[in-house]
Amino acid sequence: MTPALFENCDERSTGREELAPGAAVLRGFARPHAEHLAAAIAEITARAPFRHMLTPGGQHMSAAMTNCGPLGWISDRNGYRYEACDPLSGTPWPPMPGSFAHLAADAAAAAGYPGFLPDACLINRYDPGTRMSLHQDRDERDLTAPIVSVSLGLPAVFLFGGLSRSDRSDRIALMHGDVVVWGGPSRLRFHGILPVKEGTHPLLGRQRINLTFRKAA
Ligand code: MD3
Ligand code: FE
Repeated sequence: MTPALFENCDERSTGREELAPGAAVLRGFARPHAEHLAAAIAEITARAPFRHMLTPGGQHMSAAMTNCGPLGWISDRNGYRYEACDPLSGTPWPPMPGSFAHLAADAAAAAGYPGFLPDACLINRYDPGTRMSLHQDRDERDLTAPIVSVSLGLPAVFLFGGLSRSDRSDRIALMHGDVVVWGGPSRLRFHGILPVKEGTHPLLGRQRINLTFRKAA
C-alpha cells in the first residue's frame, strides 16, 4: 500500500487543519502581520493598559486583559459583560485598527465563515506561568458568529474540550502567528490554556499575546 502522506489536500496547500466540526487552525496565518500587530497592540495598551480583572467571585484573573473596538469584554464583581467604555478611563476603548478587522475577516472566510464583522477584540497577555482555566465563551449575543483567535509570542498549550465541562480535552500547541477559528458546533466548547512556559520570544519577549475577535452585539 502507498502510505497516505497527505490525507487532506487542503492541509498541504493552505496549512489549514480541521480540529473538530466548525473549528480550524490556520498555521502561521498572522505571521506576515506580526510586527504590525505588535506595534498596534503597543499603541492600544498605551491608552487602555493591561489589567487583571476581578472575577465575580473576587479573584484576580491570571491573564492581563484589555480591549479595542466598539465593545470590550470586562469582568468585575457584577459579572461578565461587554461595555463600550473602559472602566479605568471612563472613555471608549481604543478603536479597532482596520487591519485587525481585515485579518479576522480573512481568517474567518478561509475557515468557511464569510462576512465576519467583529465588533470586539479582547487582548489577553500571558506572562510565564499564566493560565486560563476551562470555560465557555457565552457572553456574546449572536452565538452563530465564530470567534477568531490570533496567537503571538511565546507558545501555549490550548485545551479543547467538549460541550460539558467534564468531557475530555484535546491538547493543541498554539504558536506565534497561528490563527484559530471557532464556530458552528464548536462555538460553545469548553476551552482553556495551560500555564505558559518560561521563555523569550524574539518579537514579544517574555509573553504570549492572544487576540480574540468576536461579534458581541
Ligand atoms: C474555543 N482565550 O479569551 S483563544 C478567551 O488563548 C480565551 O487567550 C484563550 O479563551 C487565549 O475567552 C483561547 C481560543 C478560543 C477562543 C474562543 C473559543 C477558543 C475557543 C470559543 C469556543 C471554543
Ligand atoms: Fe474563551
